[in-house]
Amino acid sequence: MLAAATPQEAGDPILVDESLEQIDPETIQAGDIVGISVHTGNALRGYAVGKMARSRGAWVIYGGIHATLFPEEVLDRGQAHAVVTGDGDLAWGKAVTDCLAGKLKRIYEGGRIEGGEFLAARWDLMDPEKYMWASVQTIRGCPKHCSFCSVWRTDGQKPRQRKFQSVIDEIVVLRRLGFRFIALADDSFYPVTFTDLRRAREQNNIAKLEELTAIRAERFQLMEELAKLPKDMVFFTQMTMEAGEDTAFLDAMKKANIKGALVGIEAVTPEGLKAVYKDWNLAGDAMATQLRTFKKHGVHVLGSFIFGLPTDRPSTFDATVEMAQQAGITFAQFVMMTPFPGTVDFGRWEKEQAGNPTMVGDLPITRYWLIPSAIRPKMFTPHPTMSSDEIRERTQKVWDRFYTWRASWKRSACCPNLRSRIAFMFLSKLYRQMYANTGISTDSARRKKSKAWARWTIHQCKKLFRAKPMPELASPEWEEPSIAQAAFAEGDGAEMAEALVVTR
Ligand code: B12
Ligand code: SF4
Repeated sequence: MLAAATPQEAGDPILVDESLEQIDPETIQAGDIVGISVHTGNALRGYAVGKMARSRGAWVIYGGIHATLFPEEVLDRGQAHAVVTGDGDLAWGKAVTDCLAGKLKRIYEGGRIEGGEFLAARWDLMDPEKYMWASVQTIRGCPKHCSFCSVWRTDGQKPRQRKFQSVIDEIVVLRRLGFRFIALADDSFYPVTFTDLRRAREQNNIAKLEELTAIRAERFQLMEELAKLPKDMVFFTQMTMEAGEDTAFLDAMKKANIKGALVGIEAVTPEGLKAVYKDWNLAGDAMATQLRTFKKHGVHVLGSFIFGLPTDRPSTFDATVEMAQQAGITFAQFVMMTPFPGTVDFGRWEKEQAGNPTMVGDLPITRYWLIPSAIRPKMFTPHPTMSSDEIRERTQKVWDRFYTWRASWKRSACCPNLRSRIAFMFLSKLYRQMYANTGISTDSARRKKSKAWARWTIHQCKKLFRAKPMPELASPEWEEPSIAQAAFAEGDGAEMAEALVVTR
């Protein structure tokens, strides 16, 4: 997306994805502009790259969620020349233009741009062979305020929905390149609930009601258009459990080939849900019924659970697996409570620590992302009744129990044929492998073996995920061309930023 926002006079950016391979310092020359994207988990590595780039004479500009939350830290520890906070779709272009003119400022506030201004990514600059699937964001922001999540603080609580034409055009470009699996990387694909509509009606807030109805209608429009794309395309997304109330929405998802959704279940008890400000989630039998509705309407659930909440007890772990099984969810992830900056939980913890902070070396534990990984504690906030090791061991057992060969084979019965069932088994094992070791102290031999296994499985899965490119696939004809379409028509994605300026 930032490549699409790069002004033409800077040329085509070179993209480096360090989750695949480390940057080669030799590729950086004096006078280059290096943009670095950091979230909390990779901030320390990002700072090392920034320092290296600066020492080679490059201009260093940071952005991303962590830079948004800690601009001063980035300037200091990452030796940044400049930092962009908030959305980079417009601000990055401004920073690059200023840099070329020798007028780079310290901080650029990107803020929260409107949905109609989101840019389509320059997929043409990426090597499609290196990825199993692509990701496209259709909406930013989330109206909820879960205590462990920073999205509502950084992206805001007002859903900012991208024009559906622009989303479809970007997906068409992806299918042309051979991507058939696409993650709709949204915070919540279901931004308007029945409760939201009812409240607006009860308050006689006509403007709000109209706004919500329009957002909802555009969701349906998007799904209608997704349904017209080649039939081999598969989408998955993220949404709240409330979508289980709305069978028309689930049916539209099925028709649109949105085959699965990550649903934040978090906790299975009312106390646990209250602890994370998510007591609008159903609990107990109602929760299981709500989740089963997804499957009944053709949408598979990847249930996400958190362990280590203050209300958790040893019995919570078994109760969680049982709920996951009872609710018929297809995949599950069990993550450990982590206080991410920008969240309510982090704020509370930072306040508690303020008087007498726990130190690791010369750093307070509340700046854990700056602690080198070799000495970084695996859990940061003490639990009232269980030790960190106990929580980690119990979490690991839950992963093991949910992903036994037998249980996975049973769940694979949702697949239409043997080939897909085998693919399902691979995926289950891969998912478990990739995520389950979070925070678990494994010896290096075991880690090496599991990485080799994961690599082999990814190689097998890639064959199933990718499709033959369809360079001839046409974009739908829109009455008004979308921003992405206007820019692609010019034949050069770099002009997309220009097109955007013209449109505005
Ligand atoms: C999709 C997603 C994933 C997908 C990613 C798939 C993919 N390959 O793209 C998956 C499922 C793999 C994933 C995994 C994880 N994720 Co995630 N993920 C998201 C999600 C929902 C959307 C990210 C996205 O695509 N955004 C769209 C892009 C365009 O937005 P953006 O990255 O913010 O970039 C904009 C600006 O920040 C800025 N910008 C960004 N970089 C730069 C750089 C420069 C130079 C400039 C100028 C501007 C700039 O401009 C961009 C355009 O406006 C976000 C929530 C969110 N709203 O951001 C969480 C989120 C980023 N994830 C989060 C977390 C915690 C994780 C995991 C650690 C979870 C886990 N326990 O394993 C892992 C880490 C994976 C890893 N190794 O990095 C947290 C991060 C919190 C934090 N403070 O760091 C978030 C914010 C969710 C949350 N609830 O709090 N994630
Ligand atoms: S966890 Fe999900 S529902 Fe809760 S605030 Fe974050 S994005 Fe919204």
